[in-house]
Amino acid sequence: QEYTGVKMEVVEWSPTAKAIESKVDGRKVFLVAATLRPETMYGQTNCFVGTSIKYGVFAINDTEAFVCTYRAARNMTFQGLSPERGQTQQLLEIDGAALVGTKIKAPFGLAPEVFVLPMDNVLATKGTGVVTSVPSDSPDDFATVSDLRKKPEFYKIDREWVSIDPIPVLTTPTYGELTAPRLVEKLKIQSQKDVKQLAEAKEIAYKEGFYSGVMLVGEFKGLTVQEAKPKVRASMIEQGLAFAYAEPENLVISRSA
Ligand code: ZZB
Repeated sequence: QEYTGVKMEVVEWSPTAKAIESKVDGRKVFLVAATLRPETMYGQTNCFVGTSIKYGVFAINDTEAFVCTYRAARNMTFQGLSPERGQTQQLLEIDGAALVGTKIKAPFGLAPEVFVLPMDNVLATKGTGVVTSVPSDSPDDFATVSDLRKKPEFYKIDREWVSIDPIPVLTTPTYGELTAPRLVEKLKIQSQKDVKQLAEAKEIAYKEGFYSGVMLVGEFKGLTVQEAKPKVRASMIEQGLAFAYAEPENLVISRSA
């Protein structure tokens, strides 16, 4: 699976993550989100972590450190993203819950600064364990942001962290400018817990966006999504805001014997 690793630079740590600041030797720290949809980065409204997932802060070189799962950091060491091949350099470990409320930059985002928020369905075993959120085009993100807005106290977040509305990025003939909210409504999805319908909505949103989407914003406005996708990705990488991150196929290891 070939992802784009999006570098979301920390602007201000949450009080619960503040201690990191003094332990990174002056490095810039980035939460790194793995995405398959670089063309939607204009519409980022926040970023998600899993509250019970353990993250590490990994030195990538003398000036930068990445926040992601150990698993992802180890994969990165085989892709030229560490001082030494196969060797992670973990500066410290932190719970996802402690990262919530951290303010970060959203590369290419029309909302340039966003907050880290909790999501139930973040998989520790996929990507970097950090997910950038685009509620206009990702049904999972829209459903989760809606949950958070309904019950900020329950999710232990500040209302202000979830105040950015979905931002139109591309348009499709069937669903218009806000594909994900339309699909969530159409499939009667109530919350992030409706995982089955969300999987179906994701499938539809991917296909519709990729085959029929036209960019509404950004450098490649007016191009089809198919044309824009690699161009947005290349532009982000060229500007040092992202990098290629590949993941080995999931191996199913038999536990017999
Ligand atoms: C931004 C984005 C915008 C995404 C969109 C999707 C969509 P997939 O499709 O299942 O292979 N993701 C990445 N890592 C994780 C994780 N650890 N746990 C849960 N979700 C994760 O997964 C790839 C997509 O799932 C990624 O692309 C990321 O969200 C999320 F408009 O990044 B995406 C219709 C989807 N639209």
